[in-house]
Amino acid sequence: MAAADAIERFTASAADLGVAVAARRFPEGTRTAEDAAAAVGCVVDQIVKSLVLVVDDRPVLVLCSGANRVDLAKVGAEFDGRARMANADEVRAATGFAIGGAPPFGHPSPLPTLVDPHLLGFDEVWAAAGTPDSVFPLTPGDLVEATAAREADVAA
Ligand code: 5CA
Repeated sequence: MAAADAIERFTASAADLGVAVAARRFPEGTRTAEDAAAAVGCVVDQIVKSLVLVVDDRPVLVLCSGANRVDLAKVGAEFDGRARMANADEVRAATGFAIGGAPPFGHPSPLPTLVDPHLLGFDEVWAAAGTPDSVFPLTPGDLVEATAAREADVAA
């Protein structure tokens, strides 16, 4: 699928959730949080990493600040199970998008979601818009509302 199609697909799913997505594409890439922050010109803390983990056999989503790393044991404890990072196939199955471009919502079915409190202190944060070269800005409030995320300290 062409990159523009993935962005359009995400933008349409987000609109269904009431979120207007103004995706920006960067030829230099936004595959990692550091890349995305450099492209946007914000601090890495404001980049939303949309990380799929598998707890026992269930996919879950952790929205983690680019400044932090996720502690698998803490995520497991939040869901009363054992957590591991999803593999590439599991990320695509759970989100409909590829690693590096997986957006925080607009998935085939909503994932149980945790949000890193560090993201909530900013006026604006940036998340992937469906491809490894696109991001979009949103408020932390919209991020939490669209994902029904639960705040949890899951940083290592
Ligand atoms: N577009 C950027 C910033 S929004 C982005 O998506 N960053 S991310 O952190 O949310 O997504 C990349 C994450 O995918 C990495 O942190 C890592 O946890 C995971 N990842 C990267 N490569 C692999 C891989 N081969 N297998 C499993 N997970 C991977």
